[in-house]
Amino acid sequence: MSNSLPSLTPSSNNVDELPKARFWEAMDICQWEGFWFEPGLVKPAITFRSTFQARDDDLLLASTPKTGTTWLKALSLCIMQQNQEHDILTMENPHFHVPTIESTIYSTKPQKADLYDASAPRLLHTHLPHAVLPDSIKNSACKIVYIARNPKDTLISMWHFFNSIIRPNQEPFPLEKAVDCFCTGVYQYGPFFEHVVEYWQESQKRPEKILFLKYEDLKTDPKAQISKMGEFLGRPFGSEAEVEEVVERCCLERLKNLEVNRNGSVLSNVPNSSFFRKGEVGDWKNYLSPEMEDRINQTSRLKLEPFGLASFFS
Ligand code: PAP
Repeated sequence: MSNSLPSLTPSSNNVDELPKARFWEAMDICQWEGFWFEPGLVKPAITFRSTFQARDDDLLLASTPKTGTTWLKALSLCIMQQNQEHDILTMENPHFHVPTIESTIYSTKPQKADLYDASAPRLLHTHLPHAVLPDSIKNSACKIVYIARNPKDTLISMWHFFNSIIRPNQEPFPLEKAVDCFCTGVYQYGPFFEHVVEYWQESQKRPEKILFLKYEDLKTDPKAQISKMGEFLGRPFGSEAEVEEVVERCCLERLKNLEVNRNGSVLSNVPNSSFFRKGEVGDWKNYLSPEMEDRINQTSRLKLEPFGLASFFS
């Protein structure tokens, strides 16, 4: 079996010409560069790819949705701001402090950092796949931290999130069909597997450039993972107590109960509270039938085994 991803014919930059589909019978999506997006995200992604000038001290966080993005943003903020008395997480939701580049068009407030102003220090995030990142990111010394999560928990997290956002007054989208969409990759930001593989392969080639984290490892041993992040980002911790403070500040229960996260929204029609749910490893067991589990396991094996990643996510 080949252990490289198939190369794709480049997509048109004209959104009207892109292949279209319906996502969970609720919204239109289009396929750009092998991944599915709501049409409004494609132009910002194209602009980002063609105009963004990375600086060597930029830090880019990356993830496919529902794999721990909010947690990663909170942790990175704390690590980069070590030793500061005030707690930035009490002031705004992590998605305000660390904007998701292609989604900033839906921001409800002006962003602090101008993405295209090279003088601003930047901590940024993207859900975009590695292949479409600007060359200046790939070729500069700027670092990337990627977070991945077990596909079954990712799907269940996504099912809860998108049901509340895109189908607010409707029945939840049937889970069986959501499993189908997940496995075929035809959903907002899909496919999951190719996204993970792209960043994984890059992290293997350039470990000094890309740190590949797993949500489950962060849950099992947050101190070890957070120390690793500190080292990677050039902000090593001076003591275990400092690491523990970051663990505490960023824990789900605390963030969920902060005033800034219980109310308001950084992105229009997305309440800040919707980013915090259970945060449990294995929550999929409460939802997936044996047939659905089997379907995802088979797809995981097919997509991840050639890259030595299948057992990683079982
Ligand atoms: P996004 O990609 O839309 O930003 P993202 O933050 O990646 O979402 O995913 C949300 C998941 O992370 C939720 O998982 P669940 O649905 O299985 O519960 C959410 O609860 C979890 N999460 C958010 N913040 C934290 C945190 N501080 N610690 C652990 N898990 C968290």
